[in-house]
Order: sequence, then structure tokens, then C-alpha cells
Amino acid sequence: MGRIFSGIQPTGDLHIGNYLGAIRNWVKLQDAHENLLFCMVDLHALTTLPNPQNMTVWTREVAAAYIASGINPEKSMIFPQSAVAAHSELAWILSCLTPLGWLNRMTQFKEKAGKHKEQANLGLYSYPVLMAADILIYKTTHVPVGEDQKQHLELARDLAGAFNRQYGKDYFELPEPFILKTAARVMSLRDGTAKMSKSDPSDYSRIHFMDDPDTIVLKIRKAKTDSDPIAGAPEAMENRPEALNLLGIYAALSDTTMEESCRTFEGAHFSTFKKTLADQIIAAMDPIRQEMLALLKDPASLDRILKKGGEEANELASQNLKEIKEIVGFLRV
Ligand code: AQP
Repeated sequence: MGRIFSGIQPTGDLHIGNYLGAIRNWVKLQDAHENLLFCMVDLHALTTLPNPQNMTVWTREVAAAYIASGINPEKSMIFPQSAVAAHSELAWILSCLTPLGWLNRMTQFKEKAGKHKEQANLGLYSYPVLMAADILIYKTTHVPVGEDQKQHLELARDLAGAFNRQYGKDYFELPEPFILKTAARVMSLRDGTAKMSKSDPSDYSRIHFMDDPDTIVLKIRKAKTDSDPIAGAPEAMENRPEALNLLGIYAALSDTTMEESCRTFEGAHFSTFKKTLADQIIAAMDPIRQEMLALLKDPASLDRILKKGGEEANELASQNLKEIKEIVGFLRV
């Protein structure tokens, strides 16, 4: 395998969905591959115009979460996206190859812009072009993405092809999605049909990396469920999304299947199961929280790690950008 790139937006406190759907799987990839880049995608986060202090705090928090979860900065490059200007420069070049019709099809823009499309900012609209640049600037071959990002990755492939055709060169390899079998889609603790999300206004909808054990116990106790006992198979709980979600979190954390978890807890009531689940979450997440606290206590050392990651990423990106600029015919002065 060639090169792997992925990232998370510093748009709020990270949650167990980001862990089970992304970070934990990246750690597994790192054990088997070289050449990985993990970014805090702050340029993307800017589309939501966070308060500048929050942006800084959340960027460090995402970095600390990567490292505390097991991403090794000696093996993988960890850096803020804005530290590598080539992302933005390539995004402009690619935007000149992007027909508006392609962007108009993007479902995430429609969802995020909602009814007020005319008020949405240009950054949100062209977000997938920047994401294509993030991937292509490193000649990334594999991108671990959730189902929700597949359409954007498809656009990155289309843009790689459009660039190659426009300039008559096989410059970019088409990046492949890397949908991990172990990646779990975690739903809100308040509504089993909505994705657990940083931007959900309710803190009780998610478990944060930084939640202490008492908070985890409380949030799981308050998580929405029903009064029926757990069934022996997931198919028998099709209309119980909250029940399935909690069992899914348990299964993901215990590296087992939903079927196995249902069999283990068949007949149990949620009041009992929730205690086991809270213990399971604390066992997995509290060591990470402790490590994050230690990293965040010394921001200067953390920033040094990110600076090194940014320098390494810059070296790769600027070499590729130089070639890209030559291909498009920019005069080198
Ligand atoms: N609920 C989830 N279940 C599984 N995976 C998830 N991811 C996010 N939420 C879940 C994965 O985490 C990575 C980072 O995503 P992001 O921050 O770039 O954007 P997002 O998917 O929009 O994340 P959030 O938490 O929902 O943030 P906001 O509220 O800011 O939009 C991705 O790999 C994603 O699949």
C-alpha cells in the first residue's frame, strides 16, 4: 500500500464516535503500514467559523487524542492542515477543474446548508475540493473514510482524473476508499437515528474523550432506551435504534460482533446492561483521557510534535506542488 491520509475537524470536543469510527482504526492501520498522515483539518473547520480560541484549543485536543489513542508521531505525521499551505494552493488549482454541477450534487452541503443555501459560505460549498486537495497533494493512495465521506472521496477521484486528462499526464493515481470492517457508526445517545456528532447541542448525546468516569456513568444511565429486555439477535431489535446503538458500542469496544453481544445479554434489561457498558467505556477511554490530560498540560511540547509533523508533511507536499505547478505551466521566477 502507498500512502494513507485522514483527518478530523477541530470543531468541538471529540467523542466516542470519532474514536470507534476513525481514530482507533487508524492506530490499527499504523501497525501494518508506513507513510501515514493524520491531520487536524482546521481549514475545513473554518467553514463553521469557530471562535478563534476554541479553534486553538480543539486543534490541540484532536492532536492529543490522536497521540493518546496510539498514533505514534515517530511513525505518522501529525499536523494542523493550515501548517501546509500547499493544501490551499492545490485546492485553487483543482477548483478551476471543478464543474459546479459536481458540487451541486454533494449531499453533505445540502444537509449542512439546510434551508438557507444562499447564506451558506463558499468554503462550505467548495469543502469537497479542499478535501480532494488534502488527499492528492500527498499522492495519497488510500483514504480511510466513513460511509458519509464516500461521495467526497469519489469527487477526489474524479478531480484526479480531470487533472490527468486536462494536462495529458498520468500524474495522480486515483485514491481508493478504505472502508474498515471494524469501523463502527455510533449514533446519538438521545436519538438512535441521528449520528453522534460534535455539533449536537446536547452534551448528553455523546461520550467525550475528556469525560471522567462519573460523567460516563451518568450519560450512559441517561441514554435513551426502552423497557423491553435485550433480544437474542440484532434482527429482533430492528425498530429499537437506541438499543442497537448501545449494543453496537459494546460490541465495538469488546472487539466482538453484534450477534455475539446480543447472545451474551439476551433477556437482560437495559438498567443492568448499562452498568456493564459504562464499565467497558471507562476501561477503554479513561487511560486515553489520562494521557490526553498529560499531553495538554504541556502545550509547548505538544506543539513541537505538531511542528515536526508539519515540517515533514510540508517537505512532501511542496515537492509535489512544484511538479503540479510545472504541469499547469506556472512561470517559475
Ligand atoms: N458518530 C460517528 N460514528 C462513527 N464515526 C464517526 N465520525 C464522526 N462521527 C462519527 C468519524 O470521525 C471522523 C472525523 O469527522 P470530522 O470531524 O471530520 O467530521 P464529522 O464526521 O462531521 O464529525 P462530527 O463529530 O459529526 O463533527 P461535526 O459535528 O463537527 O460535523 C470521520 O472519519 C468520521 O467518519
